[in-house]
Amino acid sequence: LSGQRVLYHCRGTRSFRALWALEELGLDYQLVSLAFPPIFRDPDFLVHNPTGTVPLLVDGDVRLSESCAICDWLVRRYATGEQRAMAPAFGEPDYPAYLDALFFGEASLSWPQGVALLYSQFMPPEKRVPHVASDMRKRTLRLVAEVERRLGAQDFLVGNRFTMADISVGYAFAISDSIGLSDAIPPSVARYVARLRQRDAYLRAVAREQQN
Ligand SMILES: N[C@@H](CCC(=O)N[C@@H](CS)C(=O)NCC(=O)O)C(=O)O
Repeated sequence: LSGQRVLYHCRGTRSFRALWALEELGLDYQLVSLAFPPIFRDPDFLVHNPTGTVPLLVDGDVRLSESCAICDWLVRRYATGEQRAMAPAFGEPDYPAYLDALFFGEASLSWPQGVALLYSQFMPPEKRVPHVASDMRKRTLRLVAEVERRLGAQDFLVGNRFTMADISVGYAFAISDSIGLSDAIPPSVARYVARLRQRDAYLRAVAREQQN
């Protein structure tokens, strides 16, 4: 069975969201770890995903390459019993907040951090642009304040229960750590991130990526 579900992954990247979601659902999968960035260091991967980006989930005939879409897909396709609460259904009162947070984690909260990382660390020194990195950090902090507002006194972002929106938003704080923002995260958000990182499935995902 696991041969039919393959996650192409790079350690320490957004594909961790997909890995974490697979573990939350207790699904079987084959993990293919690639050197980063695959486009230069694992070019055979381009046969599977011509953009060269991870994650790529090949799930039978289904092929998905957006980390947050993979999280939502896995719940809707495979969740049983209480696991279904991890993705509110269209028509449920929590659905709009869920959908918005699922997209927010990647489309708003992650990209400025990715740019900051690129222009402060990944680029060769002559291509680094400190003011871009600093602007992107400031932008990120406004978005983190929005996470604080949405959390309020809740343990999780949506409906006071764990959902895939928590994987979307929670993962983004791994990038915050890499760009030196950890100390600027408000206490309630820091507690939220710590709560997510204590989950069994999160810890299993960390262990699994370290094996490969
Ligand atoms: N929006 C996509 C972003 C995918 C993406 O850009 N992944 C990065 C890793 S964090 C990547 O593979 N970069 C390699 C490259 O751009 O060559 C997602 O959330 O999955």
